[in-house]
Amino acid sequence: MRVRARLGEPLDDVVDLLGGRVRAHHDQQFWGSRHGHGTQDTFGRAMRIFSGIQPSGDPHIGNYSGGFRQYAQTQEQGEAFFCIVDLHAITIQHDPAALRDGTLDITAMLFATGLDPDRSTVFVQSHVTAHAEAAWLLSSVTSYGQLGRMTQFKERAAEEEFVSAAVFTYPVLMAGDILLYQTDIVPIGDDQRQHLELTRDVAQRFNSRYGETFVIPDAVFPETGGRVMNLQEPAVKMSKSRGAESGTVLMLDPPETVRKKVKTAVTDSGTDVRYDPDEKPGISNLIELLTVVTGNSIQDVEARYDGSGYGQFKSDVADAIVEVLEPIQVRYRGLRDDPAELMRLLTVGAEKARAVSAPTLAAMYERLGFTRP
Ligand code: AQP
Repeated sequence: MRVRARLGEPLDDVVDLLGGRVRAHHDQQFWGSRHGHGTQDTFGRAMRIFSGIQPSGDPHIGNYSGGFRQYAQTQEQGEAFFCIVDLHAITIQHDPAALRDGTLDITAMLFATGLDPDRSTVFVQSHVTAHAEAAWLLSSVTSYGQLGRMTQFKERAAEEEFVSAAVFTYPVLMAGDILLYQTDIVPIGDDQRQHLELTRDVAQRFNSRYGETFVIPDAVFPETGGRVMNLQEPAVKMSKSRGAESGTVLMLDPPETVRKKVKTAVTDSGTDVRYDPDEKPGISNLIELLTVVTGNSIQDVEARYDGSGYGQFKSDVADAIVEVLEPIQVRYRGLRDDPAELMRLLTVGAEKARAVSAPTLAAMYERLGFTRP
């Protein structure tokens, strides 16, 4: 596509330049129902969905709640891109062999949890070089001060002996990941809220300095389970890389391990199954987990276990998690046993992602005044 829009040209021309993807900003009214099948805007453009997941560490039930299940749901709503963000995985010291394996592991898990390769574009970040280029260009409109205020950076900086520059700058890479696809919605967990805000700020600053270029994306969080906590440390988010292993329910944990982890989950000394994250963080976390895997509301769970004590409740939470994980694990093993097929799907995904991101990257260069061959 020939780049011809110039700074200050009418929005229509820029819309044309980006293949009809730009709209001025996030305007909930602009779209029809965001929950319908194949949602389109008033001009008939499909809604764009983008999210990313790191291929480092073992995926857990928190990733299922804020990530996988939301991906499978949102792919129904428009044109979806799901990115295995391997460039993000090197922000902390890592094992190259684990990264290699982890990339195919997470690919298999994305399909096992319901992504349809005919519907969604699943690809690896480093296969699409536009991501690294976009990050550099966007770093010029990202404030050093705002990056320093990112909670995840501050936590890492306090914990790690060696704090890489990449830990500091990776939210800019994340902004590029999202903005390159003219993304409308980003299904994420609560821990990514601050990074999404930064993405929006970066996009707005670029748009106002250089002309409308990016859609301003909206985050989508699950109604419950947006921040699943470690079962042993209810004040700490369940994570691939941190927190007690015995409090992290992995997607590939066998049933007996799930049962043991849930049974030994930290709770308070009371007996009532009541949702109160401040007073009863452990029980509230388990209530949320039960809503995630059953689809029931918090009120349903409270009513069901009114007066029944923690024993039966914990046992039912474990059973419900096992029931969701077992079929995923069967599908996962089938998919993971065929690495050639996974690579084929990733190759197809990368080709599509390259084609879709290229016009945005070209527009960014053009807007910033770079001469292009
Ligand atoms: N505990 C969680 N509850 C709900 N959603 C979560 N997500 C992560 N943890 C929870 C969401 O899962 C998606 C992928 O996130 P990720 O790849 O960053 O996973 P992670 O477990 O957070 O991995 P790390 O390596 O441990 O990273 P840090 O140190 O950043 O936490 C995202 O949508 C995320 O919100």
